[in-house]
Amino acid sequence: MIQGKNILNGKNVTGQEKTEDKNIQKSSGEKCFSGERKWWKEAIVYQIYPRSFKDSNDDGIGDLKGIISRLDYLQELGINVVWLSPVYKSPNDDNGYDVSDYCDIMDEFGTLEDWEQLRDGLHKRGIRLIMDLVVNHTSDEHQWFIESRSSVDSPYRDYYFWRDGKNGREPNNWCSAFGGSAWEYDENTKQYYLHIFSKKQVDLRWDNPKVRQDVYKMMKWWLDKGVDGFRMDVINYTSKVDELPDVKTDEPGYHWGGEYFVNGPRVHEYLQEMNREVLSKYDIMTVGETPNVTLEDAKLFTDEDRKELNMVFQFEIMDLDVGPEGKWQTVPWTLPEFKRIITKWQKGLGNGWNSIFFGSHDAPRMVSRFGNDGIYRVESAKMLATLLLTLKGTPYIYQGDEIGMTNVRFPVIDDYRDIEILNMYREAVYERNLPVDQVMQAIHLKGRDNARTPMQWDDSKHGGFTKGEPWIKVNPNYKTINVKEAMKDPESILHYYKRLIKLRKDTLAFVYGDYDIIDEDNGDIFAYKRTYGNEKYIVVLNFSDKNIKYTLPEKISCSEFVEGNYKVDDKGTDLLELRPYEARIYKIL
Ligand code: TEU
Ligand code: CA
Repeated sequence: MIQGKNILNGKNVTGQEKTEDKNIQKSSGEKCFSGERKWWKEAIVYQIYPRSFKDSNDDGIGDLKGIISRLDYLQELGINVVWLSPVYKSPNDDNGYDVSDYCDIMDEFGTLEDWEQLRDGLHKRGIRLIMDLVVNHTSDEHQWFIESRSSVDSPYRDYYFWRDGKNGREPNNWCSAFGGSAWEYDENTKQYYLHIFSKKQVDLRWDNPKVRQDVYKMMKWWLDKGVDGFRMDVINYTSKVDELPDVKTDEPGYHWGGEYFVNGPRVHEYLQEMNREVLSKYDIMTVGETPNVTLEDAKLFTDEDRKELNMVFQFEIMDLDVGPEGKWQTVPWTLPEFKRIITKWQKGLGNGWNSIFFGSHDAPRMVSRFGNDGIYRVESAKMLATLLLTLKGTPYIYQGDEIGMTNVRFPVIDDYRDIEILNMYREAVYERNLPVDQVMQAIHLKGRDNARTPMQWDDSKHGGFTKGEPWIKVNPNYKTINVKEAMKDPESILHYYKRLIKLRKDTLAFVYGDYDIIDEDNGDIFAYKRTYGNEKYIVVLNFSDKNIKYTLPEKISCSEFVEGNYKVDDKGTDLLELRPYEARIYKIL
């Protein structure tokens, strides 16, 4: 924990300090903020996918020393928390989300000493570090699984789900998220083991208290090394219905068994136990990655009185363009649908807290998916950044989005690395005989490698990421889209992010203020208010490539233009002439 200077609000604060906001006079009906300020509510998080961030030893793979070489860049950006995707020992079947030793560093990424240097380098710059906790499953190369599979009598047998086959088939009809059955047969002990993800990612049986105690012990080991919290991988999948029943269906084949493990029967019991035994003993931040979570579930996970997690990642925006056949089927979305989801979560979490994100290592690049990565790449990337950094909740910036990195369109499957992409391609082309160009188009739109091409630092070979051969090719647009170019251009997306981050840090209304949508049914404009005591801001975003004349229902003639992605010269009038993807922030006087 960082004692003394609180990195988030510049005052000397230790722990949580009750803050009566002196600026807000009590008056009839005006909201007065008198809650506790929390550093994790005021955090601005930057996600690093270490394999693709910066390579220091030219083996073509990003590493901890590479990140250390870029700490000043992160400090100048202004972010105050780093979420580091997994760096633990791993065979990299799923790029580190398959952990073989939770208490050591992956060979390709460096050593524990390198990690300690990274931690100290971040803390010295007033940046907290949260680690990625991947405990729904371990690698099949983890010692626990090696023991477990060695014998049916192993003391670790019950750390995982082992079952006999049924009539020569798998124990049930569940499929893996990465294709095929969710069961793998083990010749040695003649039983199947469960893997919701790849067959090298073996699901832990959280019903076993020994599993939970070993996880809590490992968490404390990291927290005692100064980690400031955790992002918890698919943490809402950890409680399975122990009978592991078939999905009830007449359809043959494999079916996703999510109804038997998403937000499972004991998940809240487990998290309240984890909070009691571990989380509550430290000044830390926790965010659960909870695919398929509903608003009602999220209220249970994040209600402060329930003492589970601080916040969760919900995927309703990420799933907005997903068709009935799943993520590879892309369907059109409308801005009113997008706004209804945002508004539902902004208004509906009650005593909980939102995370805000539009990209990650699992998603297409946000400017390609929700903006325009062609002629309006810069304007739309800035517009999306304005949304990301003025909503109520903790914002998460994914590496490279701050310079408007885009999706990549590798011509052949051999250029791709992600197990999810490769398994889907094999199943689609070789088992279902789908046309290659149709499958490649789906990968171009939704493949996770869109976000995993190396960070583009400059216009030198491989974008300055490595002097070796990169583990995955750099997006060919690195010659014009890179940090060095962006640093030189005061109108770049990068400098706009810096200004917005500073504005958010200086304006508690964007952190704690009430959110109210304006003109929700408008098909092109996303406008909303943020109100914090007597401070009121209005954000207006043109989500279209059209010039739009727009009069806000709220009079803004008496307002101050605060920030935007175009030069504004129609100040003070209520009729706004918005240009393509224009974003404006007004302070109502
Ligand atoms: O993701 C969980 C998850 O649901 C995603 O894998 C999602 O199904 C997929 O990315 C949609 O395209 C977490 C990690 O973020 C992801 O990188 C891992 O692959 C997964 O868990 C297994 O650990
Ligand atoms: Ca390296």
